[in-house]
Amino acid sequence: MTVGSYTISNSTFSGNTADVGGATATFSGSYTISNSTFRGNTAGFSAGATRTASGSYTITNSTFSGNTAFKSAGATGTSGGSYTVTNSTLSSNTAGLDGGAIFTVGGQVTLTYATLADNSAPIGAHIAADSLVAYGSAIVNPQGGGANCNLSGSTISNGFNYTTDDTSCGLTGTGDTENGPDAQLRPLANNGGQTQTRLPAAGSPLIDAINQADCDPAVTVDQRGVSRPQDGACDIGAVEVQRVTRQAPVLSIWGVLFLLTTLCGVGSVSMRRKRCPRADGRAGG
Ligand SMILES: [Ca+2]
Repeated sequence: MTVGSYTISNSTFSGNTADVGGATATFSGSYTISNSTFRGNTAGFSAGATRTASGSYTITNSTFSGNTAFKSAGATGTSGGSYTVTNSTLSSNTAGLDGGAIFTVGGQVTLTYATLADNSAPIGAHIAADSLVAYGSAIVNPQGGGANCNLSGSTISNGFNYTTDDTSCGLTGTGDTENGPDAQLRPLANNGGQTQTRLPAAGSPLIDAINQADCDPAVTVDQRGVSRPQDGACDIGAVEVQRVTRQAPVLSIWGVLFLLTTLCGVGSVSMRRKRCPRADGRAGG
């Protein structure tokens, strides 16, 4: 569809095709997208999922994955807009030339708890823009030959970002890690919530990387709606990992008898034998 300003929530756009803006396109105005999925859309020229103009664009609690543009903006972009991306995942989008996930000439990209992973382009594998503002975001595994970021302007880091492979995003604030080891993100999957996400595996450097005092007080849940922080510290990226709580095993009656018999066998010297049951369940003698 082609529209001016618009709001999309609780929606999925999958497998759409157009020359410009595989799923949606606006040539004036802005958009707000929340709790939505753009998956596998294709643009014959630019903007694999959503074509934008020079307005302000807000993406919250949403996932863009597997969208493709022949030239620019694998997921969203094209001309000078500013993007605010919060609690969202942009994964495995592809542009043939520049901006594997987001492309905006002269525009600014603001990331808060965003995960950009495995996007692909020869120039700016994840982002091609003027400037970048980032907090608590993962920009990892650039594909297609481009660096993570291709920025014509400056970067403002609000801290606690994580990149692999290079230092092209210019993130040098408190708690930032550039060119770090593998972030250990699992494949895109249903991990709860309305949209698919990429869960950091156990041992991922993204987990608990942000001290509780440095968590963003304005963002109290993750992309799925899980409370931040978990385990006393916030995680970098769109997902806050929940520790798995293990329940104590429940023994059957045969299990209890086996345990008592074993204990009695081992401890027969100190235990009075008549209190030990026999293996067949009858009272011991
Ligand atoms: Ca945590």
